[in-house]
Amino acid sequence: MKVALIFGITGQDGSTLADLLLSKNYQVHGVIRRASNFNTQRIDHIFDKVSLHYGDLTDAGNVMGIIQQVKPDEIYNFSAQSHVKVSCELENYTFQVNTIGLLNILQAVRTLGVLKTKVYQASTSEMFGNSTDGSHLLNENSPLNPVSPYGISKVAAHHLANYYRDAYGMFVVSSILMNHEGERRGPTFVTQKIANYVAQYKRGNAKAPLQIGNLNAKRDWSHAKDMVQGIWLMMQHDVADNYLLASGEEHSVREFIELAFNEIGVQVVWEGIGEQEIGLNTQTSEIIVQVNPKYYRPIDIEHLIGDSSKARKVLGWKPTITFQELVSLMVKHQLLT
Ligand code: NAP
Ligand code: F7E
Repeated sequence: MKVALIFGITGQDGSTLADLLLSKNYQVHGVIRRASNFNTQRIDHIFDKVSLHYGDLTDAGNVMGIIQQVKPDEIYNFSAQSHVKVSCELENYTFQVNTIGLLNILQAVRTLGVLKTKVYQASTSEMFGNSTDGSHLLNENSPLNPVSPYGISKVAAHHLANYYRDAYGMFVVSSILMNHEGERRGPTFVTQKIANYVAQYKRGNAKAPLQIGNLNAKRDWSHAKDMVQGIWLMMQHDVADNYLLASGEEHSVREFIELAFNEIGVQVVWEGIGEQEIGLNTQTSEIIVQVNPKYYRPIDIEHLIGDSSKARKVLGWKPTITFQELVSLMVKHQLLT
């Protein structure tokens, strides 16, 4: 029985991977943070099947102690301050968790001499910044031009992963993940915010129009279940390497809103430009979407679209859930909750 240790098990990806590993008969350990209220909603259904350890990635001694105790075959690092806009306000903390946090894991594995333990790092398409105008696909070799503290912290972590692999021969895998979402997505990311609003609107509970930032930003959106399948495959490969996972399609925030409202039979028509732009319910002329500059970022990434041909060829990975299915799943889930 393989033993896995998941940092970030309470998050979207960590909890989704825990489900996958349990289905493959792993012994699963996870690290959770002490919080003033319950923070295990995403793993409540498997609470009795996983071993949980209190910890924090910024506490090097704690990280070392957990690794020493668990002796994992595979470590998955999903822990992060993962919100891009929040990283513009919490800069130092974002680096402590996203960069130094990974260093704490790598140093622990090296110091403990458990060099056969495989380490996975969740890198991100935010590392590319505005490297593409959408006319070409980003891949593992594309230039890294991050435009947020989050992206910069992840570039440093990505290089640390490369360094520990090259310098010490450790099995360290870094995946460059394009955006991925799903029923467990955090409520402040744009997709879940929209899905949640649409469900409230359908129930007649929406008190004001949906407040939204950059409507024209385009992202390469997949489902988290497809991503964790690719992540597991790269950790099973004989050679540690970096892989980019993507759907290969880009869609705008605007398209996401239109499709999400279509799920409840509402068509959106747009009027105005920039900060004055609004979305109207075509049937009732009611304003249902309103641009609010509060949600703009100092610098936003306008396009993200990836080429995952390396992962498709070497790992036999491919996404199974389309963009349209993703939107539908998320809205349906919000309608049930
Ligand atoms: P998420 O839902 O925000 O989960 C983040 C996890 O990290 C949570 O379990 C959180 O714990 C934990 N965490 C935060 N600070 C920590 C700390 N100081 N010590 C220990 N744990 C800490 O993120 P996600 O969407 O699942 O993403 C997983 C990883 O993939 C992240 O590293 C993210 O940066 C990266 N990534 C995500 C995407 C995406 O589109 N989802 C794309 C590219 C890369 P709490 O539950 O207690 O807050
Ligand atoms: O924004 C725009 C926003 O916050 C997507 C993280 O998982 O993926 C995620 O980061 C786009 C941006 O995700 C709102 O400006 C408009 O252009 O859902 P998001 P993100 O910033 O792409 C990457 C790959 C990660 O690695 C991160 O961990 O949507 N947008 N209006 C908005 N975004 C939010 N959050 N809220 C709005 O109201």
